[in-house]
Amino acid sequence: MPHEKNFPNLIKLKYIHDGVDGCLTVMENHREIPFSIKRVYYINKLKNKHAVRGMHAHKKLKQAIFCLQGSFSLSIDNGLEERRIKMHKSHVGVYLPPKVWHVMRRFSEDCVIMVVASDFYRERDYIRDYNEFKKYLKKHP
Ligand code: T46
Repeated sequence: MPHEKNFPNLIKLKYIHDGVDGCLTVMENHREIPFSIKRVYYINKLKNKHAVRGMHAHKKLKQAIFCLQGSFSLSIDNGLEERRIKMHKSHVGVYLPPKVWHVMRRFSEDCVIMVVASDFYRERDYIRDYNEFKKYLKKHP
């Protein structure tokens, strides 16, 4: 598939159970995370069950997304195929390469999402219109 390289992969993080004292989970640049992290952001207080987030693709930005608590549904679309992933394990994330349309929905109320990104926030890196996304893929396969 020509866009297979744009298909997100699961990232399984190493975690260390300290028995009753909790669990420690680790991610490192160019190890579990396939890029250098420049920015981290998180999303919480998802009180509206019908909230829909994302609905965009990035031109260059690489990201990895994790559900640290609760659950949500992640849809990923590389222009040829769409997949849905239930995000509910804090040690299992998804690598979001550039040029992947992604949508987050069906958040549990206690959901906490953390995203690590390869670059600073730049609105011009976003493609927020699906038809524009399809055109961009044709121009930049
Ligand atoms: C993504 C998904 C997974 C900033 O000012 N700085 C930032 O670093 C970010 C991420 C956002 N913002 C502003 C831009 C908007 O005014 O925060 C507002 C909400 O952002 P947005 O509507 O893009 O949020 P989501 O949840 O739809 O998307 C976010 C990321 O923006 C996006 O890169 O891939 O999470």
